Amino acid sequence: MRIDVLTLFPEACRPYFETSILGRAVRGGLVSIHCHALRDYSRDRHGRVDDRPFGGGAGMVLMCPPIFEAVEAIESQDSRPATRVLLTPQGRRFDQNLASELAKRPRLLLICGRYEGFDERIRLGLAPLELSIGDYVLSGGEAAAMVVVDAVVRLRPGVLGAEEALAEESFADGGLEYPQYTRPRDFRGMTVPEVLLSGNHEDIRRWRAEQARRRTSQSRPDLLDGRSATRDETTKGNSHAESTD
Ligand code: 9D3
Repeated sequence: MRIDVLTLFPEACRPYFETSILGRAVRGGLVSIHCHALRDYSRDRHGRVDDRPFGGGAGMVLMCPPIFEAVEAIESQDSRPATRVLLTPQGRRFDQNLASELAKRPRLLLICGRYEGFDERIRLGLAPLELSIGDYVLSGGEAAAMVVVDAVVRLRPGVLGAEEALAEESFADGGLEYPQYTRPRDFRGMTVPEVLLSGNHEDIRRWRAEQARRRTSQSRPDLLDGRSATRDETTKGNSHAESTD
């Protein structure tokens, strides 16, 4: 898989793609990621890629020529067709299902905005998939592009180990994770639940399943859609405090 990111700040994106699981996938040749500076496609000597909006108003708008020329130049670097993705606050909400869909594509081209937005003809002419990562205001699309790339690359075959991939699937199934503990057994008076030290794997499995259900019902009831929460869990209020017994 090849991923291209078109941005005003390629230097902000690159280090993320070199780190941890993503970096390992890139070094292992499972994915190639290229960050491109939109300014390189500016037509004037000042490197301008934005201009004032027709009709007036605050802020600046990313203009068509640099974006179209960049998209054409980048797409011609590889024969596989690119799925074009425009990152904007008004896009479709990115989620795990969409990550799975994008992970099947041979090529992605992510376009990050800054300023007040894109000239509308970028949407008309490039017909990109328009994505948002959630209802909060970012300063630009770069952080969102990193989120999308991260979520997609993890789903490519070979990127995660077998055990990690299995755990991943159980999240895709819907719930949150059960509480986990490691040494020491007693940290400042907070102890590890006895069942985890019991060696009884059937008891441990049941305890974890129950804890995961409780947590999901408490903090993300929306994920349980259909499966019902108990009355007790829904009326307790979410303190996020967990007893250690
Ligand atoms: C009037 C100006 N803004 C309204 C609040 C519009 C605006 C334009 C551009 C607000 C933020 C941005 C920059 N954000 C993104 O480019 C962005 C984003 C986001 O802000 N939240 C969630 N997902 C995304 S994807 C790209």
